[in-house]
Amino acid sequence: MAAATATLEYADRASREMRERAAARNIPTIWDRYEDVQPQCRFGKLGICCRICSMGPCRISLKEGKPPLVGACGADADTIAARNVARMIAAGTAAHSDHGRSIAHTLRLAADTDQADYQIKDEDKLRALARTYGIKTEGREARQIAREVASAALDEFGRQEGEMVMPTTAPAARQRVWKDLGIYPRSIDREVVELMHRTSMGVDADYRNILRHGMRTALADGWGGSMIATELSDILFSTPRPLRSTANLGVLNPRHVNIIVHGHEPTLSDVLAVMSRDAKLLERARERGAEGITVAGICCTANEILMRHGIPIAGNFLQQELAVLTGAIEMMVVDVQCLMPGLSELAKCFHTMLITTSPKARMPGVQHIEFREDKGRAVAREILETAVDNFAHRAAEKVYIPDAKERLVAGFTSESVFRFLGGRYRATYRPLNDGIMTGRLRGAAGVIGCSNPNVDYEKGHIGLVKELLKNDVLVVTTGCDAIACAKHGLMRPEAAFAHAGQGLQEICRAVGIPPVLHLGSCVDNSRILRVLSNVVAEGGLGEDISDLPVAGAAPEWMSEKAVAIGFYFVASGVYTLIGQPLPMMGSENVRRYLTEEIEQEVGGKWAFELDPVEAAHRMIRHIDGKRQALKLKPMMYAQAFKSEG
Ligand code: SF4
Ligand code: MSK
Repeated sequence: MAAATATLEYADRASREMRERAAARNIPTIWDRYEDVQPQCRFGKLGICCRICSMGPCRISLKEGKPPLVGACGADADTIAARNVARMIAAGTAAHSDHGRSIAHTLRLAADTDQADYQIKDEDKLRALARTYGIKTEGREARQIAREVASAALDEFGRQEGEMVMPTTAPAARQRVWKDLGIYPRSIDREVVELMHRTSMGVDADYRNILRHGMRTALADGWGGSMIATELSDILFSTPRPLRSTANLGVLNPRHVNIIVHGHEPTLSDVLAVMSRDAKLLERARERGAEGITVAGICCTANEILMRHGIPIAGNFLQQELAVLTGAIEMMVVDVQCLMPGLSELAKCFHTMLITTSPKARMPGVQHIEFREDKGRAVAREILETAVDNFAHRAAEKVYIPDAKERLVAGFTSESVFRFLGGRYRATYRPLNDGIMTGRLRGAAGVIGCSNPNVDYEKGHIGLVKELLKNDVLVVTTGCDAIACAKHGLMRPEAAFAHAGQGLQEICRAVGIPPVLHLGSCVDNSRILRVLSNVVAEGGLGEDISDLPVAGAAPEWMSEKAVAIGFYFVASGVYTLIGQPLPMMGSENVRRYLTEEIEQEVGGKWAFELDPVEAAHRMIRHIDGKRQALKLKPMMYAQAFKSEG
């Protein structure tokens, strides 16, 4: 179990400095509040407390054989633990997919309205997606196609008959696995609703049956809601291309109006990023004594606008309060997800205006400027002007911006990265597959997910990624792990020479990529699914995702969304390791099912490991096992780590 005394010893310098400044000024942050909620409930941690009906809450005994072994209704630890995990999947899927739904509505708006603030920026991608949905593209205008694509995407949410279309882009062998097990997703809303139904009082009591439907729901997220969010965002806001930028709190400028965008959906933040360069607005900023306007991001909003505009990243989840503590933020604009309610009290200590913008996510006492896609630019202008005007209220004596920012290269996608790897802008995965087959690369790993005060900040992310690189494992990343890697310099092209094994260094040198590839926000984990499908399609590494020498990890996961992501990777055939176990360890049967038996059903499984080096070695052992099964050549160079057997 994690200690309540997790440290910032391994974190970047800016985070350590700002945490110390907060402590010196007696301003509580997430780490202090986390201490305040100790000791945490062990029943909750182990997943064996049920409160889904008013006969409860019922807690199963922690002592083996000692009553109560079942709740008042007779539900045992297996049922209760499975239901609790399943409800996390439902919530995570709902969050990602609701994001996808709002992007689909925005695409329809762009298609329907002449004066829309949104346009179709990637017509090639629109036409490719139209083909997936069987929509005719020849001789048709982009907006006509977009209207039908938006409708087809929206149908994925509420379809009452038949099955989802987007998952047909998975390898054929993978789709067969889902069909045989009865977990091919039918529609996004339907799977979430059915999961909530099954886990309500007195319905599904079979832990395997519950968790299989959990996988079906998670698949509706990864191959549905999240994939729709990614694809349609690329169509509307442009598909990212490799670009340079910077990360960490040092991106804030003491002489500028600083605006932080925080949350997840790109519909507002993209417009804000573009409009912040408007000449009239810059003039307004100068009139108020500022030399310019800096927009920087926190959490996945940061990843969205970094990937498409090169807008710098201020920080990840655990840095949202630290950014306000600089005293240099005129406004923090939030939309949905990963927003700490504690921000509202903290903002009162400074001149920082906290602005909520989504009707789904308001905070008591916090100013709300409602964002509507049909008034995108007008709302963005109001927000930006209000932020600029707030510069006059900044208290110079409260400003402290740590001198810490790191260079990075980001903007990779399932299309661009390996077009790049091909060296001649060919869309081919051949060089990647060849690199793995010849033993220059051991394999690939997706390292993703949140940060969490219950573990040493960024020890898990950075320790794990560095150990993988040392052993010639190419790393792709999204979310808050991507931001951690950027802050620690792992996205500089030259990072390969400091951290990668010889084979991986050769690949990075040949094509000029960093050893850690930033693929975007949390919904962009769907890009990793696409990469895996493309590697299978390229040939030579098996017939299914579960044959590939790959693994996934979320070392410092926090959100229910991470649980949904983990389940869709496991159900897609990927060995998936997280730091803290899922909250179900109070049921030995559920633990055994998720970490062992499930592999027989879907080819992937869960693993839990807090130590980052051991976590990397467990992933490497899995990758080496897949290499052996494929009878690939031995690794080309002596390795820092040799797996047993
Ligand atoms: Fe207790 Fe059963 Fe109600 Fe859960 S569903 S709270 S175990 S009586
Ligand atoms: S923002 S979900 S803390 S990765 Fe996507 Fe970061 Fe996790 Fe939120």
